[in-house]
Amino acid sequence: MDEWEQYFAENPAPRGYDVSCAQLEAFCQLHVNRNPIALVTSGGTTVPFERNTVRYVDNFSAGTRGAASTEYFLAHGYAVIFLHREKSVTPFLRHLDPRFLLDALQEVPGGLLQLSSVHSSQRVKSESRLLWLTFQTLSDYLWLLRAATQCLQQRAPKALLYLAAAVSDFYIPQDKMAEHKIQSGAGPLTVTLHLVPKMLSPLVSVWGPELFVVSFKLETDEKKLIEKATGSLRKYKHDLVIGNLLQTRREEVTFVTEKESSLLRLMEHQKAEKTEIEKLIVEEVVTRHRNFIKY
Ligand code: PAZ
Repeated sequence: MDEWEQYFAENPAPRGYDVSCAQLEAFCQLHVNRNPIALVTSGGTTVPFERNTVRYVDNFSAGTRGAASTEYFLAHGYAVIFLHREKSVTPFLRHLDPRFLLDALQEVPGGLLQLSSVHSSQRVKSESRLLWLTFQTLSDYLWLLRAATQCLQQRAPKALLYLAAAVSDFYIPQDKMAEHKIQSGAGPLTVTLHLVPKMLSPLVSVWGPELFVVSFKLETDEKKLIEKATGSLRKYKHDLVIGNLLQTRREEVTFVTEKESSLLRLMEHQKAEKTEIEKLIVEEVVTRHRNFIKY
């Protein structure tokens, strides 16, 4: 058994998994001959310490990139499966400032409150082209990622995968995980995190070999970024790696393919106009995906 198969054998599917699979199936069937389909992954995965989880390891990702990109894909006519971390940033709602939320609500018959039409029109129009799926832990994420990839491969094999989630490289295997809350009475805690099998490998070669796969590579050391992005592309043989640095990810990214590597950077006037880098990233990805669909 491969390491990744072992991982799925040892880590149970998330609650509601069958319902998510049915939703994926219905969504893909509905859109396959109508709209291009994109799977956007977004936000960070958690790694629990205990099975009855009180504590977990998390990462920095708020899900801004995935949520913003989803809006731009919808604007380009895509149907989007938005696989995101619970309570992370979400498309459209991210524009609402909680301090002014009450201004965006209007009363409707029955004493209920709903978003006023100004705020909801774009959302409502896009709603039928948007499927929301959530994860919390690394394991939830991997189960749903595999299900979505396999469903797209079967129903819409030219679909786009846009993997912007920040996925943990480390985890605690089920048989090493405490059942109940770890007690501090036992003294300082030493935890060994094990390596997660590299899932891009089966994703590209087994689950979705015909899909257009775009992954993101995050680094903090500028000197390592291109080398690591190129290494990932050579190893997994997918279509595009978008490299970004933690410190500058809102202003610039580098597109790395087998043939070239090109910098995409917001210009001064775009920054002044508050253009989001995701708008430029999605424009470029859509162009490449359209070319891919033609052949
Ligand atoms: O979620 P966010 O907008 O704060 O950050 C986006 C990002 C940096 C997580 C994303 O662009 C990315 O690089 N994802 C892949 C991370 C990785 O190398 O696993």
